[in-house]
Amino acid sequence: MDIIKERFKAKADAAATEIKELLKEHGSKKIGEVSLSQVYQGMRGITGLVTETSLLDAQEGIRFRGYSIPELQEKLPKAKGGSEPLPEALFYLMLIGELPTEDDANRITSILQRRSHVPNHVFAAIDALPITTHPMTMYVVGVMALQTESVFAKNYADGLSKKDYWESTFEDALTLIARLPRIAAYIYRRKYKNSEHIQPDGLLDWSGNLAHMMGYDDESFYELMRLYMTIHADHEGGNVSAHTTHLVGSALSDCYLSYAAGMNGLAGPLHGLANQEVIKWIYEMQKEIGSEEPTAEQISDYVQKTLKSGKVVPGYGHAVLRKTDPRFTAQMEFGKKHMPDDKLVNTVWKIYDTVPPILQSLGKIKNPWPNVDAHSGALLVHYGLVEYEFYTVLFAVSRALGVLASLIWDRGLAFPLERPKSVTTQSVKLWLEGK
Ligand code: FCX
Repeated sequence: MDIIKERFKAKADAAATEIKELLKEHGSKKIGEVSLSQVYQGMRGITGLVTETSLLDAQEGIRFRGYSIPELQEKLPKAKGGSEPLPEALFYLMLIGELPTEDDANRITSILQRRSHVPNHVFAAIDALPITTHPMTMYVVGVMALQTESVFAKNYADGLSKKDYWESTFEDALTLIARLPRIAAYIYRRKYKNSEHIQPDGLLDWSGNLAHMMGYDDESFYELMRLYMTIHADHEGGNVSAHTTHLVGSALSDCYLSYAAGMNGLAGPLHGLANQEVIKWIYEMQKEIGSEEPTAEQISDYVQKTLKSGKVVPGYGHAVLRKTDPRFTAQMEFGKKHMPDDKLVNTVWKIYDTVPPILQSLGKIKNPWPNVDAHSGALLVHYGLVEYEFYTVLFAVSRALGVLASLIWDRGLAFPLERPKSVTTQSVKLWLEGK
């Protein structure tokens, strides 16, 4: 057995024993109360899930296995000559719960390189879609076509024992992660670059190879991809993409089925699609104003107009966070280092100065601060990646690391089918009447 798989198994067995003890002693303790409003309002604030890979604090933002983004930038292994973390190293951290050595990170990189071959029928499935199809639809179709390769589905059909579920899931997760950059790059080149595809470079790391296959062979773009793939990887368990992957996985749907379901959720404008919406919104504002560099006053007027027309300001607000998203800050730092004079990036920063007080003054928005999506598109545009409809696909490739590490844990801990109780308003009324 591969050493990483062995390490995971040892960690998962120890955790399962610990959880068993914990539940034996404390299983009947109340972890929270549920109000009627929470039931009707998106279950905000209800604790109802276990996700081991990361934890979100409303004030401080995300921590992956206890490490903040700046700490990850300092402590995780890097590519040769690079200064951003390797997302493969973050995957190891989320999976094993300990910082990887350089050797550990290299081991994951090399597993991913070896498993990266995508069978032809996947490309054929993507090619069958009209060129006008949204890239996220092509992406999910590609992932679904790849489901033919599921070891879990095959082994289950052959009579897999419960105690071995985790191992097939582990194999599927790594194979799927290995193949996603090729699928994403294929969609990009098909839709925007005349189907002139670029073969993978067997020596590059996971994100470097994605950049290369998309046609961006610039060392600082490789660095951006490494940072991008790291910060988008996970955001604890309750967000739509993570929760969906977990929920569908709880029916013992394999990694391909579960991840594809989660990515359909990521494709929604209130979740991952917000990154394309931000750039679209800025372009529309620039067009209306007739300038690439809107003033604070012009931005303020445009925000008011957006709100008056009943739309949200994309990239702002969050269901859990109550401060500026550290993922926004990490991208701002990258911008300051690599492109301090870029006009679009400077506009993003000016929007950051202008928007929060306006949203705050409305009195109803719980978080007026920017989230991850407010910044990511402008950095991509700087390098020439202007096709904003594609941005959510990049988010999706990254999100695979977190949701699939979590799915391996779900099987490692033998989590059961998820099935919360629902009510009807009629039943609520009867309950209120004491019936
Ligand atoms: N612009 C305008 N109105 C906003 C807003 C924004 N950016 N953010 C919240 N609101 C509104 C809500 O629409 C809601 O209005 P309503 O009472 O009239 O229905 C009210 O403020 C209260 O919402 P709130 O409790 O603060 O926020 P929610 O938890 O319901 O929603 C999201 C959180 C993220 C969905 C919301 O802030 C939003 O729509 N933001 C814009 C889209 C976006 O950037 N999404 C990406 C989020 C994230 F980072 C990711 O998943 O990628």
